[in-house]
Amino acid sequence: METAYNPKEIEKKWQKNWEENNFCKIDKDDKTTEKFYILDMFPYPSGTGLHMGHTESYTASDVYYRFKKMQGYNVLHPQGFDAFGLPAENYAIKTGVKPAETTKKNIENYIRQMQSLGFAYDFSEQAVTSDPEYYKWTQWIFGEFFKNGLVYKKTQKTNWCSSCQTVIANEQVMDGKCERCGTEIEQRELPGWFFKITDFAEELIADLDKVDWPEHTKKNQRNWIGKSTGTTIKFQVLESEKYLEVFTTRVDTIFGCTYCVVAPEHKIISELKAEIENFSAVEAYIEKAKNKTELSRMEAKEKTGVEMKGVKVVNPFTGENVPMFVADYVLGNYGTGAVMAVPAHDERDFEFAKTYGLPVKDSIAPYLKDNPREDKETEKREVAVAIIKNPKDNTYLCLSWNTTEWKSFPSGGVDGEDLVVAAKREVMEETGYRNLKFIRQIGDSIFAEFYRPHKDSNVFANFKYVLFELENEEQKEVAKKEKDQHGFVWVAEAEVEKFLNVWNQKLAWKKYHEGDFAFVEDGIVINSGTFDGLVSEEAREKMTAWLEEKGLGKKVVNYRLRDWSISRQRYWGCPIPIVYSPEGVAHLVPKEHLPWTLPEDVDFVPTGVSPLEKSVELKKRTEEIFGAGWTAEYDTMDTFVDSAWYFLRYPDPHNNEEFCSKERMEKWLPVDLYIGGAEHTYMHLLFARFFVKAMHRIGILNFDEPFLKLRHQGMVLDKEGKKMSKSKGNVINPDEMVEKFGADSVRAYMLFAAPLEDDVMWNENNIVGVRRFLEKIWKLQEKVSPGESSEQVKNILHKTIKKVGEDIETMKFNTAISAMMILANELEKQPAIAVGDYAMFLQLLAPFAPHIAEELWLALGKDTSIFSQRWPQFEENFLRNAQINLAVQINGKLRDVLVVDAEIAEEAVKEFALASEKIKNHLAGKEIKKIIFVPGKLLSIVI
Ligand code: ANZ
Repeated sequence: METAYNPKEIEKKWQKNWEENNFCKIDKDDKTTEKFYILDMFPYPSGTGLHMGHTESYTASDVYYRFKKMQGYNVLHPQGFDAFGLPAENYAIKTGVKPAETTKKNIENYIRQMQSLGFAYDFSEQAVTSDPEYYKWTQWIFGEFFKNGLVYKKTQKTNWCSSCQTVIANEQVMDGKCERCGTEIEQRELPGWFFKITDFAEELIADLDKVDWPEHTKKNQRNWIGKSTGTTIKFQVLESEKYLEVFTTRVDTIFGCTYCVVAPEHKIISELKAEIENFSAVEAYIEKAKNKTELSRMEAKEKTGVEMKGVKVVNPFTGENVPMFVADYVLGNYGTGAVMAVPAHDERDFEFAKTYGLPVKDSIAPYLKDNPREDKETEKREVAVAIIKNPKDNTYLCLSWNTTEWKSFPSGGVDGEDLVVAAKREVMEETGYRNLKFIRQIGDSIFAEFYRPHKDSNVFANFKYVLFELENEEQKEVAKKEKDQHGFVWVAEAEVEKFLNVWNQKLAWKKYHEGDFAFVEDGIVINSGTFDGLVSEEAREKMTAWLEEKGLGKKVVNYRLRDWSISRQRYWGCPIPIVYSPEGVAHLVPKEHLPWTLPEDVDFVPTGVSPLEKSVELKKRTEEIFGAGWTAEYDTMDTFVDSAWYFLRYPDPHNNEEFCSKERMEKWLPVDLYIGGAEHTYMHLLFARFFVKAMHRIGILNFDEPFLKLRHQGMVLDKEGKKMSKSKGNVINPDEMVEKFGADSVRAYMLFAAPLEDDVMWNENNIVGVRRFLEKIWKLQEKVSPGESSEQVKNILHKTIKKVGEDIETMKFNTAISAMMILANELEKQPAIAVGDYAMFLQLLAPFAPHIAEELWLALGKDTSIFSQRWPQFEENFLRNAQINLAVQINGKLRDVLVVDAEIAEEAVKEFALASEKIKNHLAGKEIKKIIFVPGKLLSIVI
């Protein structure tokens, strides 16, 4: 069957075959096989179809799924659709086509596309969030939250877009304008439903330690939740019984407090109305602040405010009377809505004080070199660092090591000096080591490399280097190569931050003294009476204890996280299962009336009221069931509610009695591996964790984290490295690529182009290379013959089996593919390939390029799918490197023969040779002029 490789033909054929043979049907109740649950982030079925980002992450999960299946696991690898959402509704407003119809059509298109890429999903087991059989359970969960006090209604200020006629989320406000239509956002007081996610703030932070997620995602989620431990302090209002309570994380700075500020919403303002001499000015200011969004208040460059004349508060530590301001840079709903202002050590206060001519008083000094306390602080940092700043672009080179003792922080800079020379000097001065191999400059950044005498020596083994701000592809390329060659470790950015702290402190202090900035770092307490000399941390403890003793303050924990507002004045979402009695009391729609369906007789054109309000059917239904005068809730839920639990449905999607049976839940959940974009860190991934925690607390779930392991894919960029977008016209359509190159080439290229978590630059010229690789494998079948392969072929084959298996497991798909490319090249050189070896190669290829693998497998005369085979096992005895005799010559004369690894590197050979007694004798006292290495043969030393 020596025809040419024709993906079009074979791909269709195998996709049909898989479908007909129920390739991805699994027995979800099977009790004998170990389970694995791999999950993709399900797509929103948009009109434009699958985009390349989906294509990449779904390919990755499909490869992993097929691999696990071949390893003998019972794998759940489901797919579904996040089908509610605004685009379908907007389309309906424009065209009148109902969202349900558009959505159905789009879903069909998505399924067609996914199948054309060979993604193995069982679409008879899908979850579609707009399907009443699905949202019945969204509503049921809402009900459970309602019964357990985890959902409540309140009226609060929200972002209102007058052109879209709806509330929008904080994330959808850009520079005070609606992200979609650019209309200036207003603040409107609207009633809405909220989930009590804040009840779980502490667990949401703490339990991140339990899951295997990318560190940066965990860090970002922690920051978003924003735990801060601080102190509340009561400042007595002068000549009054009243107290102003402030929240601060920096009580250690309190001797530098020169005024206090309250938010415009603070109730103390009206309580002190009689005492405030300029109340009308204060009131006018409050009125102006009303329309501003929280974000614009926080980010405003120029701080505004009004002094409340005639009232003062007393600093409990100093007894000083300080003025009181109302200013909108202080928010009403964070902490206590009031702050003690310390302009010397807080940037916002510093700016405000400059504008209003308020005094700036130092109470913290940095840990400086001559300060004995510095030792104490620096001991805590286990590592020593040299940081070299590139003054041209403010990038830093950070050299760190952890085998040397801490000496002192290198304060030398590169002012005016040659960067490379400076870097070299820094490292040498600080370490005392002279073995620095070289430091060189690449572009505007610098790069360091160290001589490592021997891989087991720990003197330099722990050196790490970092190149910051790699600016262009060329630099990244060089950096990668260096890393691959030398195995140096890149210091993670988080770690670097720690190193930079000390450096920053010095810069910050300098800037502070130049009068430009507040000094916001921790340091040593000064000008603070008996607290002088304490380091910030100790001072905070002691001062808080002092306040607690006097009943004037206490230690508190605050979170930035806000309760989740879920009401939307939109149509195409899940109805909130609430009805109101004629008195206006909210009641849950009982389970027997679920799903509480979305009415169809609505007007899509927005009029400022929720579309559901105009439905005659909904009104009738409500009155029929609950009685005359009862009304339904007209808002629908945020679509993030739908996606906060979809993964709980997949194990049992047709269950009409429960969202998932107990048995299936215990068997399948939680999810073992989740693959999807990092852009979901703050919303979906947080909301899903909240849902699981809330359901766990209520007793519905027996686990409290949804996704044990999470990995992100990078972005797919165009060939110039730009983000793909419709407006730029650089969007690549997966359909076209499949048509042109075949699904197997598209799949393999997506994963070969870069490590999964890195961005992929889509370059059609390069996909051709992957296509050729598949063609090469196709042609190799001509060489297949009975018999055994050579020892050399066996060696490389078994090494590849080991590598591909390990690489898929750790999701290093790109290196797995390159290992297979090397194997293919090796096989191409052989006159004949043993049939068993070729078959094993096909099995390795199968997860990546399943269609061609099935076809070639069939051509070998096999009569079952390649995926019914077990993943091949490598044999240890083929992994060992062959040994060779390597000649060592001095000035052309043979002086020694070394028995070494066939693939030994030059450095190692030199090391061995120079350590040999025979060679040492010949070299004694002589200078080596040159060393030439001929791999696999000889080392020639010239003296
Ligand atoms: C005095 C101070 C001195 C502060 C200093 C900082 C540095 P996080 O970490 O985000 O919790 N703050 C407190 N409540 C606020 C509110 N409602 N609106 C705006 N700012 C508020 O920040 C806590 C710090 O933010 C608090 O500590 C307070 O300023 C300010 F050298 O108090 B600090």
